[in-house]
Amino acid sequence: MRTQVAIVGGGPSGMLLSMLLHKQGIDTIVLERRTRDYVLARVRAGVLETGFADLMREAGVGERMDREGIIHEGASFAHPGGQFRIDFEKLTGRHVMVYGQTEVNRDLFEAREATGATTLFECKGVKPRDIDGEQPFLTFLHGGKMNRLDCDFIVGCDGFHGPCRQAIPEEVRTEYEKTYPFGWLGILSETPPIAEELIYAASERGFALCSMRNENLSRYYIQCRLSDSPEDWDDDTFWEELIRRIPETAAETLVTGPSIEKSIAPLRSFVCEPMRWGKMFLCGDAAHIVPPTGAKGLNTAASDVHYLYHAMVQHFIESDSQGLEEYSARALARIWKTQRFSWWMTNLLHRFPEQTEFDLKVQQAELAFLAENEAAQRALAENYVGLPY
Ligand code: FAS
Ligand code: PHB
Repeated sequence: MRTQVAIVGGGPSGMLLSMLLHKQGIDTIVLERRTRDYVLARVRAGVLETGFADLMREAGVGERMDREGIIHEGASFAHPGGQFRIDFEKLTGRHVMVYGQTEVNRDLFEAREATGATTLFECKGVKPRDIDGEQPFLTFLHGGKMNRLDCDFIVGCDGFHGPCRQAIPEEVRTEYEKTYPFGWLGILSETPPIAEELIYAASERGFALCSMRNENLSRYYIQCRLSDSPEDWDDDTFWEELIRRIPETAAETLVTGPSIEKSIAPLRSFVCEPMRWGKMFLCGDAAHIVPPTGAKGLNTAASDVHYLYHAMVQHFIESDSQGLEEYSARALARIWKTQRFSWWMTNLLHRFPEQTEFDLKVQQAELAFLAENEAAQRALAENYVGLPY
């Protein structure tokens, strides 16, 4: 087998990149470890930056998103001192789109299948080979036999646990990591959302987030201990705790119901530098992880895709490799800004076990300043709707 760009991972990064390159006549093959259904069963991101939505449209995959996605022009923030709304549209002229990552991946799978391009599911033991040589290739088990895929370039869209980042020699890689002393317990329920927009709550009992997927599918999160497991939280216990953490006015409109998905995600920040080694590039969670507080995980994967897509087009169509040379530095410059914003939002809205009384007073003052200062709100809004690519 041979292709121009071999993509490891059929999540949103890999599928969006493959569709964008396909539209430019650049051949790709996607190798995915899991089944198609397994990938679609994962419940993850829900908020798309303007840039992500534009990339979906550019890939020719934006029609259902534009029809079923929900435009959000702002979000509310609740804290012991009160509740306030930040108007993204007024402050930045832009908004976000609420449309679940599951639906993004479904649209990308269907669009790719319609092109007839190759996506292989249930590929085991994918291994990048000769990535710093002239003829990179991948080996993998599929259909009961070992396979080889020769290519011009490999793109690791294989998430945090994939093999591509590890294929960069340890002495070449610099990895930055920060772990947070809590996780997010998330549930999905087939109930109408509590409000028209998201509510981020920084309560004395810990963080909570009221989000949604559509008018009858709600997504809620509460900060929980790292030692917790979903089994520790039956639905009634979850709803009771959520009600304690959100404003009374919101709690009055809460419609509870059975959870159809319940999971805990630990919060951490991670960046690998560089995002290129020889003929292999990293994209998305393969290179970086952010706490979901600022809704930047999926959206930062999209900016990597944007940079790499344009660099690949420049190389294959204009025979100019400058974009590929600059990819890692350009992607990392924006990645660190989203790392900062996600770290800042997480510190602003969560209770930390080791917080002192002074720390709490400073946190409350930060929230009070955000509630009253337009410049502070504009800074949050610019980051939330998406910094420029
Ligand atoms: P992904 O991890 O989505 O996809 C990588 C793909 O590579 C997977 O399909 C995997 O099966 C495949 N793969 C792995 N190893 C392989 C191998 N050896 N061979 C072949 N394929 C392999 N972001 C937000 O913005 N908001 C959120 O609320 C949010 N919640 C999250 C909750 C959880 C539990 C997790 C883990 C992440 C969450 N994120 C959230 C971040 C998430 O949305 C990621 O940013 C997004 O999935 C990144 O997409 P990819 O880079 O494609 O990586
Ligand atoms: C979600 O809807 O899953 C979501 C929304 C905003 C966030 C994190 C997750 O900051």
